[in-house]
Amino acid sequence: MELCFATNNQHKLDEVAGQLGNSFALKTLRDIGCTDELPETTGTIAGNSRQKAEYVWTHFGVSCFADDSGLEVDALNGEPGVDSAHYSGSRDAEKNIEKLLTKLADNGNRKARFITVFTLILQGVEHQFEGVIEGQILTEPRGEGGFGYDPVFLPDGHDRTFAEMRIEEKNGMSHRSRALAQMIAYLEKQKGK
Ligand code: ITT
Repeated sequence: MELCFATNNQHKLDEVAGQLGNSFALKTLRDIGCTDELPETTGTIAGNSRQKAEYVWTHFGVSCFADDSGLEVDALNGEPGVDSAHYSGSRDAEKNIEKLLTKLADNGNRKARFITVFTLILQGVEHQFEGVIEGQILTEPRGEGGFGYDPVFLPDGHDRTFAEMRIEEKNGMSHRSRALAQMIAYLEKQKGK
C-alpha cells in the first residue's frame, strides 16, 4: 500500500519511517511532485492536520496522511500550541525555545505536553488519530538530538530529555509514535478486509 506523508519536516519523516517498517511504501511530498507550501490556517492542531492531508488528496489524488503537532504549556494557557513551529516569529528552534523559557521564567509550574493529530485519507475516506505525551519544561536545554522543543522537554517518568534520547527511545513513547501506532492498527485492519 502506497501512502504519502504530507510533511516538509525531515525529522518527522525520519521518526515515522523508522516505525512504519516495510509494510507500507512511504512516499514523500517530493516523490509525488508536490513542492507547494501546505496550508495551515485553521487555528487548531486537528484542523491544520486535516487541512494538510486534504490539500494533498485534492490536488494530487494520492492516499496520504498529515501530522500537525505542538507543545502545550499549562502555565502559558496552552501556548505555544498551534503556533509551536514559529512561536518566536521564525522557524528557528533555538529562538522558539528562548522565547518559551523567557516567558516561563522562574514559574514553578513546568507542566506541558506534546500533542499530535494525524489525519489519514485513504482513497478519500478520512480518519484522525491523536497522540499525547505528558512532561515538564526544563529551565535550560539539554541534548543534541531530536528537533524543535526536544532539548527542554522531559517526559514524565524519565530523567533524560527527548533530545538526549536515541530516535528509537523517543519513538518508544512519543506523541507522534502513539498516534502512528493507532493509524498503523487501522491500516492493518483495512488490509485484511
Ligand atoms: P509540517 O507542517 O510540514 O509537517 P512543521 O514543522 O511545520 O512540519 P507543525 O506545523 O506540526 O510541523 O509544527 C509542529 C512544531 O511543534 C514543530 O515545528 C516543533 O517546533 C514542535 N514539535 C512537534 N513535534 C515535536 C517533537 O516531537 N519534538 C519537538 N518539537 C516538536
